[in-house]
Amino acid sequence: MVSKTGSNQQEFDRAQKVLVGGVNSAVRAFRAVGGTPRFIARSEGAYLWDVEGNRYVDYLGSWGPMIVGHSHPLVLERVRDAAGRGLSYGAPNVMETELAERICSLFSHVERVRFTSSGTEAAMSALRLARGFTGRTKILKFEGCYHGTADSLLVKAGSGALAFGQPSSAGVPEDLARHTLVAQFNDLASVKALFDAHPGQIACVMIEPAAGNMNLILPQKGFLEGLRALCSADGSLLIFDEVMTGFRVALGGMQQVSGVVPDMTAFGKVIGGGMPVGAIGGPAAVMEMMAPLGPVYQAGTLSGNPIAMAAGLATLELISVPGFYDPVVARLGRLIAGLREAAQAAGVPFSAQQLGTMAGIYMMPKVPQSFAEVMTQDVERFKRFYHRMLEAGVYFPPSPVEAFFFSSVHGDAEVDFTLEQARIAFRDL
Ligand code: KE4
Repeated sequence: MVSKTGSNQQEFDRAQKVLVGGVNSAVRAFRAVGGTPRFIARSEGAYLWDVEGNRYVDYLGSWGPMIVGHSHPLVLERVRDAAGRGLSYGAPNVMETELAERICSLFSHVERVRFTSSGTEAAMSALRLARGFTGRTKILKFEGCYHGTADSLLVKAGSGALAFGQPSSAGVPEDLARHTLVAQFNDLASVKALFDAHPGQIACVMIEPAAGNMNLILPQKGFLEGLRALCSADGSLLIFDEVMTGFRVALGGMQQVSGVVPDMTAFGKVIGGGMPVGAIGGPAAVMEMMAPLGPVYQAGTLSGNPIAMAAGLATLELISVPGFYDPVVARLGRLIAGLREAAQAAGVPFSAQQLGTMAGIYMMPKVPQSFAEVMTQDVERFKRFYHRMLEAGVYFPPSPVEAFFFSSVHGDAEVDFTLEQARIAFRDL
């Protein structure tokens, strides 16, 4: 049982005495928006409740996983059922096979899967696999893209690393960081220049095919296709990090939306339904370089954990129902249009866009197309908007460089409430 709690501030003061920054993931500490993080007591449907009993319409969705909302009855039922058969075996169980079969059926290039316990592990393992498969050392990523916290990837990264002004983390040896080449999202010339400078040396290009960690930035027409061609020509592996976009932008992720097929994909978030899961997927020829079949080592005590598999399977079952996405996307579209109208009525320079069931809001007149552009938004105005909405009971991700997330249980009532509060929040912003 949770011990008796105090106010959010009291719990934050207490937490900071034993947890670094009072949190277990940096971006939760509200450093990008200021103020006191909300300590969540429970969640259900489209809502969170903090320890003071305040209710919020939740657009964080645990940073993406909660696409069918919190505490979905079917997900809880399957988790309870699995828990009754044991919490962890450290040995194969059939649900791992079932979830891997689902993923293989949805992603044409995926013939083999390896589950991990986080998106970080998935991206890190995909990177090691690419280096092991190609025998090459260099990797290429994009400024503002975030792939979790593996050393080689914490170079000009997005998400909290960007929000806190440390896109290239301390503690990553220069000897390692120099093998991470950095290009600009939507700038194919910056990618080609690096391939020209390092021919036959780049093991992989890792990208969020739609960026969600420098806020939502969509790939311009031809950009992903261009990456595909450059990688194929150079023998470099194209890795889509779909930890966030997978199952969010469509059931088949950005590869379904764009038609561009990568050589490997990193998954996470939605496939765990709120439980700790990541995964790598790719062709057998590449994946079978991984232990126990090949020389690239990879392992994890809780990888394929039965409770996590049960939550993931239940979530995928729910989102695979024909017609699941259309109403969710349409309702999110109404929210986006309403936010634009509210800002315009208040004369606030604002823009917003959606991609499937995820979206971005920007305190700038035009939707940004690049890292450089998104960094010109009015952060102080975002902070004011953020806290006005939070006080009004609407919980967006606590950062101007994060996408936000909708769910199948955000109904018209939640959209109407959010728009009502936004009309007030935009006034004299
Ligand atoms: P995790 O290790 O946090 O499960 O996944 C890392 C990761 C990898 N790739 C992409 C595209 C991601 O978005 C993420 C994690 N996303 C952040 C939110 N922008 C997680 C939130 C947090 O760090 O607490």
